[in-house]
Amino acid sequence: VPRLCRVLQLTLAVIKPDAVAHPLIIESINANILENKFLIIRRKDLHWKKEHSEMFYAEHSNRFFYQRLVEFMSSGPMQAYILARDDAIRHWREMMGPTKVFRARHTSPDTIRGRFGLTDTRNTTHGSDSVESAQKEIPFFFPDFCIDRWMKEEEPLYR
Ligand code: RTP
Ligand code: MG
Repeated sequence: VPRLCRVLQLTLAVIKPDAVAHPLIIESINANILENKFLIIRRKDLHWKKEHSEMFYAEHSNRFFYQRLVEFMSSGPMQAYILARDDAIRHWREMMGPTKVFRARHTSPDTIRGRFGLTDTRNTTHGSDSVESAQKEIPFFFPDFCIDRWMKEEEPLYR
């Protein structure tokens, strides 16, 4: 029996300040999102205060890079997206490429981080790494977005 519909999964994608600062990079990432068959469900521009960064990255608070990470994430404007497609979490993580810029450049030069990443912190993008983290991260960025209501009734913004 042929499948009649694809099951959509939601993920949170964030374009970090280093990428937003560069018009050609942000344009290329946007094109990449649409080429990869994602539906853009919500999009928002934001500029974090340091407290937002600290809250979002609380699980990394004892890592050596925590201070520079939270300072960087509140250093300039960012863009956040709720993206949907089948296997959205895995596809967006694959498109981003490895976190570490050295690895990204050498093993995955065609990924977003491989092409545009500057350092392990200034590495262009963030993506939820599991269904559980997507369920926490989407409301953190989009407190008014109701996942259940969207699943039932809403149309995506762009196709
Ligand atoms: P996340 O935890 O945010 O989903 O990111 P991830 O799995 O891709 O990367 P992870 O290694 O868990 O790192 C968490 C965040 O810290 C930044 N980072 N900076 N040496 C450094 O300066 C350094 N190492 C990691 C990463 O860019 C990521 O945002
Ligand atoms: Mg991680």
